[in-house]
Amino acid sequence: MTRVHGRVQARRIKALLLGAVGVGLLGLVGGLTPLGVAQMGMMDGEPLLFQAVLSTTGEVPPVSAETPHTAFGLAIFRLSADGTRLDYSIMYKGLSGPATLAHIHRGGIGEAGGVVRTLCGKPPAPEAPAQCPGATGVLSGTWTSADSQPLTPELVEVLKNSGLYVNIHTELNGAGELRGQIVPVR
Ligand SMILES: [Cu+2]
Repeated sequence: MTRVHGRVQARRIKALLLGAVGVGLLGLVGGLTPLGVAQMGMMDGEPLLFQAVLSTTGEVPPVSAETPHTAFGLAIFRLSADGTRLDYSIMYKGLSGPATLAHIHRGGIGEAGGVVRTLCGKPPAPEAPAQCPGATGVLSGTWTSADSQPLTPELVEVLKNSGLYVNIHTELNGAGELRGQIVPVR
């Protein structure tokens, strides 16, 4: 009887100890809020994904009448949690001729805006190839806050508000043959 009673007591003590550890952990988590969690959120927020569907029909100004409209493309972007890196992979196919230039421009749908980042072509940016892949190709790279054309906090805000677009230029369409608005992946 005494031994059994002893075992039951030991179990109770163990349960009490576990309970105390649990309360202690809760206290620790509780101690992190709200400031601790807010700080963690800033450092360890989730990366954001963006995408762009590239077509010949969205160009401003419109593509020239001789454009075959065979080109299309798809782009995916990943913004780092701290907002200092934008990884991109852009595939495109069927341009009227080799891509002469590709850029990220600033502007909304229906707007023609300035270049904020060179993706390929001349004049070469240190972070981008001077030669574009061709009439069909893939452009992959990273746009960072340390680039010669930096990804600034302001441009990150513009990006989050769908205010940037990919534009791929050809000889036939010097102002751009293939365009797609960069929008958040929902
Ligand atoms: Cu451009």
